[in-house]
Amino acid sequence: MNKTILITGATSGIGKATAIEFAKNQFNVIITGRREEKLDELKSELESKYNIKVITLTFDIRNKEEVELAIESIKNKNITIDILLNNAGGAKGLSSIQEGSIDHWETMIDTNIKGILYITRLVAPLMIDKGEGHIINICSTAGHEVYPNGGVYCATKHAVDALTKGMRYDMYKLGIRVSQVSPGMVEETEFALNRFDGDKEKAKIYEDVTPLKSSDVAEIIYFVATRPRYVNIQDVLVMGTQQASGMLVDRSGRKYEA
Ligand code: NDP
Ligand code: 8X3
Repeated sequence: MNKTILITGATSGIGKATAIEFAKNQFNVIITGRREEKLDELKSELESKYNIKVITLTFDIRNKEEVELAIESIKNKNITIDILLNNAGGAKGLSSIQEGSIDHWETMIDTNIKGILYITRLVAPLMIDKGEGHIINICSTAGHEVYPNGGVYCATKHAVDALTKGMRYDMYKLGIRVSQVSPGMVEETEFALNRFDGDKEKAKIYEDVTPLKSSDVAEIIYFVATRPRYVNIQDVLVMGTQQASGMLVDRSGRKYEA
C-alpha cells in the first residue's frame, strides 16, 4: 500500500519540489498552504502524471483552529500520515534588532515556530497510536549560525533545531523518527521574494552565485525518509559549493552548473 506524506507549505519552493519527488516515487501526498489555486494545480498535475492520491488542505499554519480543522478532516477520512514534513515558513525582512519591524518578527515567530508546534501537536499522537511515523523539520543553516540583520529569522530556525532535538528526545522510545534538513541558500523558491515583500530587484540574490535548487533539497528529504526503520538521520546540513557558511558566499559569478 502507498505511504502518505503530509507536506506543509507545498504551494512553492522546497515543499512543492518535495511533493513532486514523493509522488514520483508512488507516495500519496497531502499538500497544504494558503493558496488554494496553487494546491489544486499541483494536485491535478501529480494525480495525472503519477497515478497517486493527493489531498489538498488550505489553511494558515499560524491559525490554531484552522490547523485543527484540517487535521480533523484527515482523521475523519481514516487516512494515516506516515511522514510529516514541517516545511511551511520563511523570512521577513533583513534588518537589525534596533530597526526591524515587529510585524515581520511576529510573522516569522508565528509561522516558523508556533506553526510547527500546532501541527505536530496534532499529528504526533496519531503516529504514536500506531507506533510508527517520521517527522522531518526544515531548519536552515540559519538554525546553526547567525548573520547580521537576520537575528530573528535565525532565532526562529535555532528554535526549529531545538524542537527537532526535543521531539526526538520525547519520542525516540515510541517508534517515532525525527529528523531535520538544514539547507543554505536555495533557489527555485519564493523565499527571497517573500523576505523582501515582493520586491523583485532586492530578491535577485542568486545572480552571482549558484545556490542549491529546491529539487536538491527534495531529493535529500526523500533519502532521509526512505532509510530502513532502524536508521534515524538527525540532521543534514547542506549548502551549494559556492557557500561555506551563512556569511561566506563566493559571489564571483554562477559556477559549476550542469
Ligand atoms: P517558499 O516561499 O517558496 O515556500 C514557503 C511555503 O510555506 C509556501 O508553500 C507557503 O505557502 C508556505 N507558507 C508560508 N507561510 C504560511 C502560512 N502562514 N500558512 C501556511 N503556509 C505558509 O520558500 P522555501 O521553499 O524556500 O521555504 C520552505 C522552507 O525552507 C521554509 O521553512 C524556509 O525557512 C526554509 N529554508 C529556505 C531556504 C532558502 O534559501 N530558500 C534555505 C533554508 C531553509 P502559501 O504562501 O501558499 O501559504
Ligand atoms: C534560508 C537561508 O541564508 O537566507 O534559511 O538564511 S539564509
